[in-house]
Amino acid sequence: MNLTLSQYLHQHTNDPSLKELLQQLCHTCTMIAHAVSKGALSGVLGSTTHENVQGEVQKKLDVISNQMLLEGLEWTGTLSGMASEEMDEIYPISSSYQKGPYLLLFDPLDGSSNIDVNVSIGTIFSILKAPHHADHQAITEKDFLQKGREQIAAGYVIYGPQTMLVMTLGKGVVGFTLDRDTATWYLTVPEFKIPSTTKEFAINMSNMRHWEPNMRAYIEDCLAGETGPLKKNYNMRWIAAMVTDVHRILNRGGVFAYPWDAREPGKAGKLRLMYEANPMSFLVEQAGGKSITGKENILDIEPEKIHQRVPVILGSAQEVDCIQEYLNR
Ligand code: AFP
Repeated sequence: MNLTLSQYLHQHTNDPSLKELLQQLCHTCTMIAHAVSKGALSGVLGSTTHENVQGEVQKKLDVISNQMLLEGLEWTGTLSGMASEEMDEIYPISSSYQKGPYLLLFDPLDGSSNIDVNVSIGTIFSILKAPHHADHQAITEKDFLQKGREQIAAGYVIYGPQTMLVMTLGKGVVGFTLDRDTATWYLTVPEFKIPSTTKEFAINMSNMRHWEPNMRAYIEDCLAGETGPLKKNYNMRWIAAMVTDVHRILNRGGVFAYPWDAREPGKAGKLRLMYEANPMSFLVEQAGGKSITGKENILDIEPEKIHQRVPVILGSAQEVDCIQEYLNR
């Protein structure tokens, strides 16, 4: 019989706060999964009239999932604060609740342009230590600005044909499948290992004219196939939900790139460091892959802002090295 999430956590961490936090987080995600699956039947599809701090119009389910995570976790006594793609400011735990030793960052519903068209989406999370928890100091944005390498745990829940949790506690990557009948998570993938080579890339090709010439050169050489310099026939996938593209890469390899582009030169990239790039990079490295900006390893970036953006290139180790070589030219 497969291990349940509770049994797995019991065996792999002796920190009661971390266990409780992950269990409540996943419990909340079962409720998000339920809301997502109801779709038009519960009136949750479509957009709100608000924009988030990124200037993106929020979908109703973005707002609902964000609220579910705040309410599902603020009372647990495991957190000192939370931060989300959907909130301008950090969310310190109010004085009505006990504070705990961790900070949680999340993208409540990644890939929200997929919601209304019934394509897979997900919740991404990153867990950090709350630096001043023991001193009872008020939590500030600065406390969240820790390198990706400092993450205690990270992962995502993907709402697809199956609802799955993919997570790392810093020693490999495991996957659980939700049994919707009993609301129980069962360990179904004891170890994700990303193959080091690949013939598959994921990138939004419509942005090609905006990329740096060396990034364009790499993709042009992929398109040239077997007779080109890379001597391989490549396949392409782009789901427009990082969760789903990374899930495919964890399962069968590949590279995913949202590189720097010239449309808004002031913005380093589209993806957000703290609650997209860092947790995904932690998973990818723990599964044997690599994750870079083109200049440095993502997990080594010293963050400056909670909503900071970065270029992201991640996946099969040898192919990421190959892209890095192109970018160094
Ligand atoms: P949303 O959550 O705002 O839909 O953004 C999704 C995302 O951040 C990431 O999950 C995708 O890989 C990427 O954006 C898709 O971006 P394009 O729509 O520009 O292809």
